[in-house]
Amino acid sequence: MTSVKTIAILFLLQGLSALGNVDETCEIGASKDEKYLLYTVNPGEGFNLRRDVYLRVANLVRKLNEIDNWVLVLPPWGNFYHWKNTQRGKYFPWSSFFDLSSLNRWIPVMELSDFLKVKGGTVDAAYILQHYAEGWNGNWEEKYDERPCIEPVPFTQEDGNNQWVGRIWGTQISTENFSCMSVQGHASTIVPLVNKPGVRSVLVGRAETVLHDEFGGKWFWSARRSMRFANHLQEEANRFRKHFLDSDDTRDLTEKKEDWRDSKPKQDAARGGPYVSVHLRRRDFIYAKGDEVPSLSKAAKQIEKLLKSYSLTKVFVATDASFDEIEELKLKLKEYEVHYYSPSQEFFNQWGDGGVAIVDQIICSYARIFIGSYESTFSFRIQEEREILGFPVETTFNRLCGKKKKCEQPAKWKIVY
Ligand SMILES: Nc1nc2c(ncn2[C@@H]2O[C@H](COP(=O)(O)OP(=O)(O)O)[C@@H](O)[C@H]2O)c(=O)[nH]1
Ligand SMILES: [Mg+2]
Repeated sequence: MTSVKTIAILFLLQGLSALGNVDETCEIGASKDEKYLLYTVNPGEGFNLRRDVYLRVANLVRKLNEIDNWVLVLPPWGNFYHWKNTQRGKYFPWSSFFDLSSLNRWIPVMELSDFLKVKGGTVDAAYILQHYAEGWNGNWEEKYDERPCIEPVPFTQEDGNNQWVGRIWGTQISTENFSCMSVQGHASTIVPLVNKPGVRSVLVGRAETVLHDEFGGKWFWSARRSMRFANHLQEEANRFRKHFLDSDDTRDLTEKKEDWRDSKPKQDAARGGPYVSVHLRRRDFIYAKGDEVPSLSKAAKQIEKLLKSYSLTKVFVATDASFDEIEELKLKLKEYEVHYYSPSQEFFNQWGDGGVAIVDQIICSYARIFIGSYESTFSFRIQEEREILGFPVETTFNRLCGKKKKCEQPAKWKIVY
């Protein structure tokens, strides 16, 4: 009896492995047995918080891939409140700003346009995440539940039709399975929501609702390190550094390995170019952050102090200030060389406000000393970049002080490998 059973099992196993082989040969050149995760972020959020949400979702995909074969579909960038000079309705693929092969070394990713080509605009399920209407009542537990939608959602259902249709990224996305999900927890809290039998493509809306699995930990930094900028932007920034700021990777001790996974500079080894870099956030911050934002005179004084203490004469200013404000600041620093990046028409037509913002961020990242703006995610992304390059923390985690007497400096989020 036992031997019959054993033989049966052996046959079964052989059958399975034969099937496995058939599967493998089928896979060559054809579409793999992949599942797709799409996500959106609150349309009111800026470029740099969205970059942070990518890290949360990337690590959700890392977790999903412990169970199955998930690919993250990258939502194109566009329609931002701050991108005043970029045509509304124009969307940029990720390759405009980031290096896709670097991203792919952490998790499998693909552009939305490629997903649409293969799969069309239909997903098996779409969920819009939201918090619990009643709050968390001091009782923190990780959970999610289907609930009535709290805010207007981008999906509508036509009468007599079980299809939900949404317009996202200027594209029509439809699904038969739509709901709002109240969630409290981390990215991996929603693994069971996404990874359901028979569901091969899922859109998770308002992904900023979930927290990082481990903010500032190893996975966080791996995902962050995989977010290398696109070569054309890195090169544009390098040309500017060389031409105006006497800065290049050899002299600055900021050389990186081709593959970010091999690139682990010694802490404090980066020297940086001979200039002070400043991220001076203006516009909506003047109202939103009040006394934490300095006047131009006060900003100029703080910049001058850094120039003196580092014995430097050049300053690079990244800012969303108006032209008049930049001129005013230059006047206040007239004993120094003040530089800011102004793109050619050709560059701007191709890469828009997003491209300019990243070139600004890269140039700030390579300075001997950086000072940013209070609680600006734009400044935070520069700080992370400097951690990746291996700068001493005291040259990175600095902020401009406003009118307030107490001026707390930014938390030092050191890189972890
Ligand atoms: N080019 C450039 N754009 C900036 C600068 N500061 C702010 N911006 C623009 O304003 C937006 C600010 O929004 P966000 O990314 O959310 O950063 P935050 O609001 O400072 O936390 C950026 O995405 C840019 O479009 C800057 O120094 N240079
Ligand atoms: Mg913002």
